[in-house]
Amino acid sequence: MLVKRKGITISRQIMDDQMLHPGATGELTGLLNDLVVAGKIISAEVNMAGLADILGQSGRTNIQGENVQKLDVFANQTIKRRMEQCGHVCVMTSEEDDDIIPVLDGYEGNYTIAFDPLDGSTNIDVNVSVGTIFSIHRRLGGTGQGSAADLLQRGSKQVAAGYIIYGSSTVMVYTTGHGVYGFTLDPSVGEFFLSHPNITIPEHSLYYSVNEAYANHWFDSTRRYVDFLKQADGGKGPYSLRYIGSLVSDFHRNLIKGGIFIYPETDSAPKGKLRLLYECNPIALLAEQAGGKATNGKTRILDIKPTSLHQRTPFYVGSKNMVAKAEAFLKICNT
Ligand code: FDP
Repeated sequence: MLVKRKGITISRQIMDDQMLHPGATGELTGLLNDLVVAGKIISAEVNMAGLADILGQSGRTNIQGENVQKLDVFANQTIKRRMEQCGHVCVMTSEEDDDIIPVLDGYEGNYTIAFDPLDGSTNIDVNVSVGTIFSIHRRLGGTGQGSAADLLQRGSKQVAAGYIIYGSSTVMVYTTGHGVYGFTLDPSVGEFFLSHPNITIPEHSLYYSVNEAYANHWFDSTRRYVDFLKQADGGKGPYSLRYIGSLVSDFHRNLIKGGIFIYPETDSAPKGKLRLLYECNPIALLAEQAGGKATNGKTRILDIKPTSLHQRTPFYVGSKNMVAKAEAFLKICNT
């Protein structure tokens, strides 16, 4: 395996990944490179948000009298435009669109992409980090336009997944199944450089992330696990709560520092809130590739067979030992 040094460009890394797959055609490389371009465009727009008065409702006009869009609409269009004509995708699904999204005729490729163009978007107008999440599968077979079936594959079949976080800096974190790498955008030259080689998530940590406002609506098992985190845990605890309310930001922090992120089922939302295809699956693959764990409490996230594009799932992800402990609580209390 090639030794990665901080400072290599993301396109170099993507090409190195391709070399790990003898016989690769370069299609995935092309797709990922187009995603990188989309990330740069969205990053520029997010950074200009306050200045350009782009916040607010679609259809508003900015100070130049131009029609402006909400950032999540902008991000969605940007990714769709890059992907529909990159020549490597046969069908897409987005958090923003009800149905599958076709690609341009004549540009159909061998991959599918599911994405959340701007996750955490309720935080945009308060300068909290938001992010683009993506999940890529190889199509089931055939040629031409893809179908929903091509998208409804298990997370374990992902060939690549990642996110781009727009924060104090813009960082792209991705995996093609050979570890997790983070690249930071240098806006002065418009290039992502390797800043986080071979990320591993600490097996244990003292952080947990969950929206405790819903505690009265959780199942007993979740409540008992979170209560446990507030106890001493044999001298390890009490744990500290860190919840931003933006999945990419919360997960990114836990990936680097360790911790568990929980978005559980509640009595009114028995499937939780987060979406399997373009939130939980890609984050779960990153977690596992970094040595962590992801479950819905009963089943490994990556083993769930999706049945619909926007299906939701409870989500427990992060440091291996912490997620295992959560699972143990859920099993005991659910029996
Ligand atoms: P948002 O609604 O702001 O887009 O899935 C969407 C998401 O944010 C996640 O990013 C975040 O973790 C979660 O919802 C926050 O939900 P709560 O406000 O219910 O805690």
